[in-house]
Amino acid sequence: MRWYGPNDPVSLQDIRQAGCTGVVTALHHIPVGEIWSQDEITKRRLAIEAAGMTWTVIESLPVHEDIKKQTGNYLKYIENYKQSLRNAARCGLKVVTYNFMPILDWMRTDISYTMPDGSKALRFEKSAFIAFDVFLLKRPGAEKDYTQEEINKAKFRLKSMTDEEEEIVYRNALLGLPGSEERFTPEQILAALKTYEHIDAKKLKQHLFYFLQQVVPVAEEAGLKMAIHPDDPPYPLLGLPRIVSTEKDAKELLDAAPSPANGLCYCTGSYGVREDNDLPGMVKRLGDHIHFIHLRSTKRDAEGNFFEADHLNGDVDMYKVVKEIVLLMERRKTSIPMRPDHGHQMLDDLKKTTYPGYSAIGRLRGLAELRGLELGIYRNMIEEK
Ligand code: DNO
Repeated sequence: MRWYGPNDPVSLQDIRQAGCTGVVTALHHIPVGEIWSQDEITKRRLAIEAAGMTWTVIESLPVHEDIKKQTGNYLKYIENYKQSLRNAARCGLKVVTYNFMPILDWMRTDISYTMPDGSKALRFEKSAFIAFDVFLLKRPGAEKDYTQEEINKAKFRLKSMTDEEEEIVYRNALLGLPGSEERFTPEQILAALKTYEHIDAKKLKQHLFYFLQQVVPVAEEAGLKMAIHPDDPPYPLLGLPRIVSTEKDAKELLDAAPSPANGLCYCTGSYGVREDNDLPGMVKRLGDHIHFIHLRSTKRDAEGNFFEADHLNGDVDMYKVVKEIVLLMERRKTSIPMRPDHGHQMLDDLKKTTYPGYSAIGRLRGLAELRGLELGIYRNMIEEK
């Protein structure tokens, strides 16, 4: 499971009781771009080991915005990144998750969407998002990104919102990076968006490839695997390009810096929002480069909305996906680290404040279901041999 560090209301003990043998985590207190020292990494590792678990996967070692834009001190930040990689490897870490989404990480309009059983899920509602973009944030030129029909729907949606609902959509859309409690102010986000004005998908890809060509050889030499997390949701937002949304994108970035160290975080929750992503096929075709796995399922509708479903429901055919993963691990003779991604807020957790998507009980439910599915598939395969 993911652990957000000492400030996480879900403790290491809770995670251990969920049956986990390891956690994935990050040094969230170190500002983006600064070097992770061996001392800081070791301190965290020892805390995890004292709780009876291991730490081999970093999620995430964030990439500084200057690297994504190739502005300011980006060369220094790349050198710092390389140093953090060397330090992480010296401390026994094996996999480094990161993403290349400009400014924002994941985006939802509702972090408390009530499911029929009373649990709460994360949801992306297209009209609410467009209402935020065009009418609340008032991003210059935003209306050009939508059809007139979409804008009309968003206007209608905005009218239906109470002041409180409007405030909630606004707040959710401006949530900062996962693991931080900071939110962007509208001024900050508008200023940040302006700095991407001249960066389209092609340019952002060039910047990603350059970054990979710099850091992948260092990771390879140090014995680390890099794992890029896809865009969530997997399409452009707020006029920002998104370049890790499809199998083609993944293939291109792997080809840009060929190495066993250049790999993917295969997140079914993110890739799975697009109907054109063939999830089991991606495991078959890209499997050699999958170094970390997030298992989660979303349910989309014709309007472009989606919510996070139970792990074994939704649009992801989890049986087929896990079967391909089991076959892949057999073929590669290795065990690929994986975790249940997100979970519904449910039972006692409904009274608690946790990081959105990361309450304990919903993730425990997901983990238990996925673990059972994996065991069933695995045993069946052995018995059929
Ligand atoms: C969301 C997570 C992502 C992920 C980063 C990796 O819950 O899956 O925030 O950790 O994108 O860099």
